[in-house]
Amino acid sequence: MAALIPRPRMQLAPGAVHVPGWLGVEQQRELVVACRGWATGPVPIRHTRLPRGGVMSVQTVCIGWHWQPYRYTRTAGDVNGSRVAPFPDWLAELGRRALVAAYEDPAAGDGYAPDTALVNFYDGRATMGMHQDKDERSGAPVVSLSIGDTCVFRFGNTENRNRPYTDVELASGDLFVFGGPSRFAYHGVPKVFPGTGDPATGLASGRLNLTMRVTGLPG
Ligand code: MD3
Ligand code: FE
Repeated sequence: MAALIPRPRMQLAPGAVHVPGWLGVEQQRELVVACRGWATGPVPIRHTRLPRGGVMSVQTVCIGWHWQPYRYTRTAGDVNGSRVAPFPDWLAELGRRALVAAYEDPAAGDGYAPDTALVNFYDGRATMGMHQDKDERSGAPVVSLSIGDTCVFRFGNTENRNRPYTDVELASGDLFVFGGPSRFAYHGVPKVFPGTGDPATGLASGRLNLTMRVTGLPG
């Protein structure tokens, strides 16, 4: 069913813009198909292992560059050693259109060339603790697309993982862009609400989040 309560475009902080319902159901279906393909290989989706022995509850697959704590490589040495799938032009174009929409500036996407994407899958129990994304050698914006179950997204400050922070719900089809001073803010996903997604996206359960980034790495 269509949303009964409109959710307007919102700037949470300078450079941090939430655009609810940016992706239509058909675009979400196409992204789900693409993500399913990447999840099967050449590097399969998996729970990222942390250097101190922990395992993330979220499952992740990367394209363009492989992220493992705390660096980017072309091959997935912590999974199966394969080179990750290439970052497709259509996804970079979607990223440029996302910047135009979020910043309401027809030139906002000019020159934006994301070269990696992390696809995160959350089952009903998965969460992501408060962290900064600082393994990229670029201050270019991060583009986030959500599909499936609604979650609580916690957007914090640039100093530490504690308050002040703002909680917002991210639903299927929502776009979030993090640029400028918000690029290095702490953020996390404390909760997913199982059963809130629309199966018409092709995702029967769980939550998908795709983030595009610029690594700033050569080659
Ligand atoms: C703010 N993913 O993959 S997306 C991540 O929903 C990550 O899976 C979350 O945090 C998820 O690193 C949050 C929103 C997001 C992504 C990257 C950011 C917010 C950000 C980078 C800088 C600031
Ligand atoms: Fe992050």
